[in-house]
Amino acid sequence: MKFTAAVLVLATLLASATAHMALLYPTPRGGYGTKQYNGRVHTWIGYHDSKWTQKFPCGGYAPGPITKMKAGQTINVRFLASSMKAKDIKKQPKPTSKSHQFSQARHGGGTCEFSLSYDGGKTYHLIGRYTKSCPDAYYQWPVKIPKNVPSCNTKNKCLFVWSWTADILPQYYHNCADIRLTGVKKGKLPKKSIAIVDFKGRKTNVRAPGDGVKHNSGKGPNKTEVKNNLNGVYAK
Ligand SMILES: *[C@@H]1O[C@H](CO)[C@@H](O)[C@H](O)[C@H]1NC(C)=O
Ligand SMILES: [Cu+2]
Repeated sequence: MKFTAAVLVLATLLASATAHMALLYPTPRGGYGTKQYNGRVHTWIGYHDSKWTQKFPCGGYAPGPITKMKAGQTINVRFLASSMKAKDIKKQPKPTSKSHQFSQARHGGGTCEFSLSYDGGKTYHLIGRYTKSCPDAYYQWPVKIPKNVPSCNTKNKCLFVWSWTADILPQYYHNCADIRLTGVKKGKLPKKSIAIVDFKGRKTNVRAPGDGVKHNSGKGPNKTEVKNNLNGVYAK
C-alpha cells in the first residue's frame, strides 16, 4: 500500500513536470514530432530539471523543421496538451463533453500572443493576440500573417512565435516555429512587440486575466478577437 502510494506520488510529480501546453501547429523548435522533442517544449521559461533548462528565447532549442507561409495567409494555430492521444494530435479534436476530455494544464488560460521574428528571436513583431481563454487544444486559433510583410528567407532567423502569459501562475511560455515567409517587396513589419515577462531579468509575478478553466476545455477563441485577428487589428 505504502509502495503504491509512493509510486502514485512519483507518477503525479513526473506528469506534472511535463503537463503544460505547447504549440503543436506550426511545429515549434523542440516540438512534437521533431528530432529534439524531449517532452520539455511545454514547460515555462526558467523551468529546469536534471536534464534540461528551458531558456529564452524559443526554449533554447536548435532550429527545427521549416513551415512555409505567405503574406496574407491565415494560420490555424493548434496546441498540444501532454496527455493528448495520437488520434487527437493527428486530427483537431472538438469538445464534446466535460467528462470525456484529455486533461490540459491550461493554468486558467491567459494571454497568447503571436509574432514574427526576422532575426532569430532578438526582436518580435506582434501579429495576433487572444486573451483569457488561450491556449486550449480543443480549438484552432486563427492568426493572419499581415499581407504587407516582407519576405524572410534567412536561414535560422525567420520565426513564427507563440508566447503565453498564464493566469493562475506567473509563468511565461515561448515556442518558436521556423518558417520561410513569402512576402511583398518593400514590405513593412508591425511595430509593436510582445510581452516578455516572468523570468530572470524581466518583470516578474505578471499574470494575465484568464477564464478560470484549469484542466478542461474553455469556450475557445473569443469571436470578436477572431475577427480582430483576421482583420490585422493587433498588427500595427
Ligand atoms: C471578447 O473580446 C472583446 C474584444 O477584446 C472584449 O471586449 C469582450 O469582452 C470579450 N468577451 C469575452 C466574453 O471575454
Ligand atoms: Cu505550467
